[in-house]
Amino acid sequence: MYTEVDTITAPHPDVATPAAPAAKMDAYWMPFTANRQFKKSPRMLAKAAGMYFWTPEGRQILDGIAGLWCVNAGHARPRIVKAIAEQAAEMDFAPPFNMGHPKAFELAERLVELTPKGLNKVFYTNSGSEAVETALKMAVAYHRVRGEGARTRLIGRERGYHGVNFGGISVGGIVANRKMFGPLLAGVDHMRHTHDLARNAYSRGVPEFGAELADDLERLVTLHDASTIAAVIVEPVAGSTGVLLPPKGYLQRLREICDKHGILLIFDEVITGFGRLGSPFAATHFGVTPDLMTVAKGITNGCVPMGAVFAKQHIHDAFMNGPDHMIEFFHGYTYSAHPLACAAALGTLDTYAEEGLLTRGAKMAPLFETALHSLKGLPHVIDVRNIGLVGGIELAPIAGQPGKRAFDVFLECWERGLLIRTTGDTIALSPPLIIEDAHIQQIVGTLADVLKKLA
Ligand code: PXG
Ligand code: PLP
Repeated sequence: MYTEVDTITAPHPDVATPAAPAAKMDAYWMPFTANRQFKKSPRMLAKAAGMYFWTPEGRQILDGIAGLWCVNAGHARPRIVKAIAEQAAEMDFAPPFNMGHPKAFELAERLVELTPKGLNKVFYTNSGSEAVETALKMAVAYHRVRGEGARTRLIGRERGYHGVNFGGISVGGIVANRKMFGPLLAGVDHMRHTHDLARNAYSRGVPEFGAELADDLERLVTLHDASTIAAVIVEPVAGSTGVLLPPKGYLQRLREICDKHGILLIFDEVITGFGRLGSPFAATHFGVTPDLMTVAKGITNGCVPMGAVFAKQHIHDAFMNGPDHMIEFFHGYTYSAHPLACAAALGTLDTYAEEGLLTRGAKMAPLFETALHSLKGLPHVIDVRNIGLVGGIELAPIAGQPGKRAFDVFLECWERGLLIRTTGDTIALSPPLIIEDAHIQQIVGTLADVLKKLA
C-alpha cells in the first residue's frame, strides 16, 4: 500500500511499534542467511576502511574474511574509489553487444599480462556464478564447433562450490545447494573430494596424501567414455566448503588425465584468483595451467560486481569461423564489461601492482601459518589447514547439531569485534592481503579466547 508517511523517520500508520526492526526489515529477503534469526538480532555494517568495518553504532570490526573473500586490497582504497566515481560521471553505461568502450579493452590487456601463459582471452561476466555458467557453455560449444558435438558431459567434484546458477549447482557438490532444485543439468558426474582428516590433519600447506584421488577422472572416463566428456571443473583450493587443499601432485595428475583424453580443464579461481594464495592465481602457484579459468571477487576488489572467464587462444579461435558478420558465441550479459566495473578493476590492478599485493600473501603466509597452528590443542579443534592467506580451523561438531559449534564461535567473535566466516563446523579465514602481524595476532587471539570460553 502506498503511503506518504516516511517510514524511516516517522511512525508508520500500519505498525504498532513504529521503530520495530522487524517491520523495517520485512521486505528484504536475504541471501544465504537465516532470515528469521538475523532479523531478531541483526548484525549491521555501515562503514569500511582498510582492515576494518564499523557498525552503525560505531563499533569497529576487524575484517578476517576480506568481506566475502573479495576485498583483497582492503576497504575504501583511494584509487579504486576515485576510478569508480570518475567513471560514473563520464559514462555510466555502454551497451556491450556490438559496441565497445576503451576501458574494457585496456582491462583485458592488463589482465592477460597477469594470467598464466596461454590464457590470453577474456570474457566478462558480473559474478562468479555467471563466470562458471559461461565457462561451462564455452566448453560444450567449443567441442561442438570442432565437430565433437557428443562431448557434452561435465564433471565436477564433491564439496565443490561453483556458484548458485543451474550449471554451477549441477557440477557443484554441496547437497543443501542442490537438493531443492530438481534434476539439475543432465549428464553431470562427480569425482570424490580430497578432504582426508585421518591422513592429513594439521598439514601446513598442501597435504601429503591423496593425489591418487585424481584417478577418479580415469574411472569416469572408463564409465562414460572420453568422447562424451567436455570438461572437468574444480576449485584448485575449495573455499566455501571449508578450505580444502589439493594433495601434493593432485592438480598435475588431473591436468595429465585431461590432456590424455582431450577433456578441457577448468579452474574455478573465484576465490583463489588475485593473490589469495600468495601468487596471482592458483594456476601460477601450482604451475598447472587450465584451459579455462573463472574469476570474480578480487578482480574489482569487491567494489563493483564483475567476473570473467579466461580462455586459451585455441579455444577462442575455434569459434572464429563462419561469415565475418555473424556472432560467434551466442552468450553475454547486459552488464558484461560494465564501465564502472572496468574502471574499478583497473583501479584495483593499479593498487595491487603499487603495493605488490598479488604476492604479498607469500610474504605473510609463514606468520599466518604459525599463528593459526597455535590453535592446535584448544577445545574441539580437530584440524588447522592453511595456504597463502587462507586458513581453515575445523571443529568437532556438537552431536546432532552440525554447524552450531562454529556458528556460536562466529557470533561470539562478532561480539568481540572480529568478522570470520563459518561453513559447517569449519572456520574460514581469508583476510585482506594488506594484513599486518598485529591483525593476525588479534584474529588468532580472539579465536583462542572464544574457543576457550565456549568449551
Ligand atoms: N565459484 C567459486 C569457487 C566461489 O567461491 C562462486 C563461484 C560464485 O561467485 P558469486 O560471485 O556468484 O557469488 C564462488 C563464490 C562462502 C562464500 O561462504 C563463498 C562464495 C560466495 C559466497 C559465500 O564461503 N564464493
Ligand atoms: N530477462 C529479460 C526479460 C531480459 O530482457 C534480459 C536481458 O535483456 C534478461 C532477463 C537477462 O538480463 P542480463 O543480461 O542482465 O543477465
